[in-house]
Amino acid sequence: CMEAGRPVDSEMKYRLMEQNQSPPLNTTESEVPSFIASKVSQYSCQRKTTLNNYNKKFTDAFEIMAENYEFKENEVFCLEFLRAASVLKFLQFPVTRMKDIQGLPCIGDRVRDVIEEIIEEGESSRTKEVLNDERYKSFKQFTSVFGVGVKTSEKWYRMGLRTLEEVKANRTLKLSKMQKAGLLYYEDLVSCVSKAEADAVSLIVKNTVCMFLPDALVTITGGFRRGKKIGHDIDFLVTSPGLKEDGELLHKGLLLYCDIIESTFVKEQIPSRKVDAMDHFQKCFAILKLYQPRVDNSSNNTSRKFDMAEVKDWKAIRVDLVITPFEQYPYALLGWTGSRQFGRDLRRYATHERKMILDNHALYDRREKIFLKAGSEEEIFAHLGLDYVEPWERNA
Ligand code: DCT
Ligand code: MG
Repeated sequence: CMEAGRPVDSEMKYRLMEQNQSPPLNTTESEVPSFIASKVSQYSCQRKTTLNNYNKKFTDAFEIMAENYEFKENEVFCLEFLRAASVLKFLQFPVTRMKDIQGLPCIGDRVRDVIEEIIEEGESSRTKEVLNDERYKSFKQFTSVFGVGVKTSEKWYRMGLRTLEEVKANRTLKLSKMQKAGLLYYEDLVSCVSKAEADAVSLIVKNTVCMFLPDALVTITGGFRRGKKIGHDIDFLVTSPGLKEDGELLHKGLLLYCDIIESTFVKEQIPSRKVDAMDHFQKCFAILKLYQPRVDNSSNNTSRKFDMAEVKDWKAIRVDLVITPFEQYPYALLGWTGSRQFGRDLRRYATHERKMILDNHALYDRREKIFLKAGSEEEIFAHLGLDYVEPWERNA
C-alpha cells in the first residue's frame, strides 16, 4: 500500500509523529527517528499537543462520553475518556485501524470499543445513545448557563425540569445573581468569543487596570494563550511587582456583571493535594459589555433612527480576572494557561513522579520540605525535571 515515495503505511506514520510535520515526500525511512507507541508518556505534560488534531472524529466522541460521565459524577470514567482524547490529540496522523493505537497509554477497554466502532461504522452507537439521552440533553442545556453546574442541574432535573424554557418559566426556583445574569445574557454568552473580540477586550482590560495600577502586568491566559481562535470566555491574570497580598484591586468597578471571589489564601498552608482544586486568588467572574460599532449601510434617515433604538450594538462577553501576588505569578500563569488536562497531568506528575505538590500558587518539595521559587514557567518545568512545553503545545 505504498505509492512511490509516499508513505501511507501507519508504521511510517508513527515514525513521523514526533516530528510534528506532514509526511515528507522524498525521505527514506532510515532518516526518520522511529516512534514507539509504548514510549508515549501517560502524562500530557510530557507530550507536545498542538491544535492540529488529526483525530477529531474520535476525540469529539470521547469528550461527549466524558461529559456524560461528568454529569453522572463518575470521575473515574470521565477522566478515562479525557485522557484518551488527549493521547489521540497528540498523534500526528489519523487513526484508521486498531493497529494504529496498539501500545499507546490511556486506552482502556471502554475507549477501545468506541474507537473500534468509529473505525468500522464511521460513528459510535454509544455516543449517539448519549446524545439522545434525556438526562444528558437536559444537563447539557442547564450547564450551558453561566453559574449553573452539575449540582444545580441535578436539582432541576430531579424537580422534573427538562429544558431551559421550563427553567425560565418556573417561578419557584431561587436563582443566584450569577445564574440570573447567565440567563439574561444567554444568547451572547453561548455564542463563542472570537480572537478579535478577545483582543478588543484585552485592550479595555489593560487600559482600565493600568489606570489604578500603572505598573500592572496583564496577561491573557486560557485557550487564547494556547493559540485557540475561539473560546467560551477570556481569562486574564493581573499582577504587579508591588503586589504582595491580593485584595482591594477588584473593588473599583468596571463591569456589567461582576462576582468578586475574595482571596482565601492562607500563608502557612502547603499546596493543595486535591488534583482538581481551584486556587485561592482573588478573582472576578465577570460579564463585560463590549461595544461593537455596527457598519451602517443604510442612507435612509428614518431607518437609521429605527436602528439606533432597536439594534443592540454590544455583546456580553465572559471574562475571568485573576489577581495574583507577584511571586506566585509564574505558577498562576502555568495553571491558568491550561489546558485543564495539561494542568491535571502536571499535578499528577509532580505528585507521583517527583513527590512534589503543585498548585496555582506554588510548588512544594515534600522530601526537602521546601517551597521551590520560580521566576518563570520555564523554571517550574525545570524544578519538575520536565522539558519545557510552549503554551501552544499544551492543547492536551
Ligand atoms: N483552571 C483551573 N482551575 C479551574 C478552572 C480553570 O486551573 N477551576 C485553568 C485551567 C484552564 C484555564 O484555567 C482556563 O479555563 P477555561 O477558560 O475553562 O478553559 P480554556 O482552556 O480557556 O477554554 P475555553 O476556550 O472554553 O475558555
Ligand atoms: Mg477560557
